[in-house]
Amino acid sequence: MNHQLKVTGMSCGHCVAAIEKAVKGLDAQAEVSADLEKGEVAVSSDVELASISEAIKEAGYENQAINA
Ligand SMILES: [Cu+2]
Repeated sequence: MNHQLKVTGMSCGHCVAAIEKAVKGLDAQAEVSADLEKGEVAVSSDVELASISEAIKEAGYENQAINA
């Protein structure tokens, strides 16, 4: 499944790395790509969106799903 999230406070590569680590803690096979300019993160994973969102929040980044 492809999940798209709007992430608040993501400003540099360090943030992206922290988010990627949080997601991969749930699903090592997940693919994460971030667009810093838009403040958006795309996650390809079989893990449900709510869990991914929670993990990113626990890493320190408020976020919400984008309804495509
Ligand atoms: Cu940063």
